[in-house]
Amino acid sequence: MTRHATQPIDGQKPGTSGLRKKTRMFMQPGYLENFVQSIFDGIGGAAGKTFVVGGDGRYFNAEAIQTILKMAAANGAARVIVGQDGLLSTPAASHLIRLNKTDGGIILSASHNPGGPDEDFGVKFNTPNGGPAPEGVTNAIFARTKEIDAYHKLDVADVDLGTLGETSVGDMAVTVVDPVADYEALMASIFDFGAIRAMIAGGFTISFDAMHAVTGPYATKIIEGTLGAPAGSVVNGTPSPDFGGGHPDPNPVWAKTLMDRMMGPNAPDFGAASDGDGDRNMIVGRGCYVSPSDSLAVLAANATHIPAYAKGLAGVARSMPTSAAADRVAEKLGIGIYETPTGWKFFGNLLDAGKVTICGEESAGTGSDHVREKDGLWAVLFWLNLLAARKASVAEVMQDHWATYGRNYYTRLDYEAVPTEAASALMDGVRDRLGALPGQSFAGLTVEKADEFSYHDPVDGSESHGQGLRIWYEGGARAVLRTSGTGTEGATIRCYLEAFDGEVLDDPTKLDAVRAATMELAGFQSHIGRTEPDVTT
Ligand code: VG1
Ligand code: CO
Repeated sequence: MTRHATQPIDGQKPGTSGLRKKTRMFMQPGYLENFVQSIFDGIGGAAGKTFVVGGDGRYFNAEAIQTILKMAAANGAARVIVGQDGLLSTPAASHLIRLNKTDGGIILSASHNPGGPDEDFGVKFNTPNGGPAPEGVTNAIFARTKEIDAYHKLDVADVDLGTLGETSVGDMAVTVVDPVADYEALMASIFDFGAIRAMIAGGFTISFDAMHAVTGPYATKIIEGTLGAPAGSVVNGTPSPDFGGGHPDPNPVWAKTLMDRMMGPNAPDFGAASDGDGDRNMIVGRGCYVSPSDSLAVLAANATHIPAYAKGLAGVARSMPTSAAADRVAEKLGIGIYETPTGWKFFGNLLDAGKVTICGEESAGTGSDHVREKDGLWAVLFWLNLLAARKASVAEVMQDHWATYGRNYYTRLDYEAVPTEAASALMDGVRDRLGALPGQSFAGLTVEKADEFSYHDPVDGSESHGQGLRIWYEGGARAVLRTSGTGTEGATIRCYLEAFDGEVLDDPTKLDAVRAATMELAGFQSHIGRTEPDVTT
């Protein structure tokens, strides 16, 4: 029997990037099955279709993939392409969806969230363009979770995902592919591997921290293999189900070992890290951390050094909370700049329509039209290619960039596991006063304007409201407040701060005033009992 009666389960609403919950919740009988069946139902059925399936290797990845394969087969899918051992980085999955012209894919990951039985798990559907499902599709999936009464699953033995090649589940074909091969070929078609190889052969040193996550095999094969970096250039390169007990989030806090090394006396020339599912990146030169917002601007400004972008960019897009550093580059280049809500799904239409070539977010995500996800290793290879082409260090590139465009000082403060009511009270308190704020002063800064960000998609005309509270202060500083859509415990408040300076390019106090003003304006102390964040990036 393949039909299993079930009942709707509350709370299966996809967030910024798919459905993310505690792993144990996903392991409850029917939880994963309900959501996967709702995906198939929400896209008009799976019969005769082809999908890509893979995940970041975290705890429950292997079991979840077996369930999805048996469900796809019972729903009549024709074929599933799956990464060997169930592994696929998010950008590699996006590429396989596009390369094989499939009907979409299911990616298993909670990205930068820790993994393990007591940590996080996630499931995301990507559409045939390779990108995360847009809100129209996720709304249809969510609607289905509220009325589902049955799911379909074959009662057969697990399929062997360790052996490359063709196999099957019931009548459905299963193709087990090398997770790295097609992705590497794509990277080789974008970048000047010869120039990077020559730079490395000339003594340029790299430390890539894969954080025990999915980019390990990719970075080892490409950086140590093809590009010839010595063994040991990739550290923490073997994926583990709990990411070595760590937090696979590539930022100065969670990648502290790498940061300390890069700021120390024997630092390599270049450091980088990636997250759980391989779509984020951190770039750090010897003694020089590159903020993700700046990285986006630098990639845009230097794109013509890269073979695939030698003819220039169609345009650049950034998420709203990302700094305006990229805007300055786009303005100088005379190309379009687009501001979207947080989450990669909003870039898809702009990329598909050819309006933009490069996109980025302040949360360490950058990517281009080569896939429809952000891509950590792509960003690393981009930096390596541009350093090879310019024969410059990371610090020299940054100094030159700020001297040309000025500097958008930037920081993000995260307040995690805040009781939901307290977080709502803080946000509502600001939202209710948006109209009254202009002209008022907080800690010595006067508000110039304030609003709540709504997005009008210029390609399909869809509207997305409630995408973050924005406050601009006199003098050009900006604060943004929003709550996270990827957390699994209470609420996470994100406070994004930015201030521009065209003259002084090294002022560590630049953001102090906007920070103090925003703490006071929003009442962090009175609502959540603290002004100190859990994580500062
Ligand atoms: C966060 C980031 C956002 C990113 C999203 C998914 O979302 O802020 O920029 O697109 O994670 O990234 P939120 O709603 O928690 O702020 V990943 O690497 O977790 O797929
Ligand atoms: Co990620």
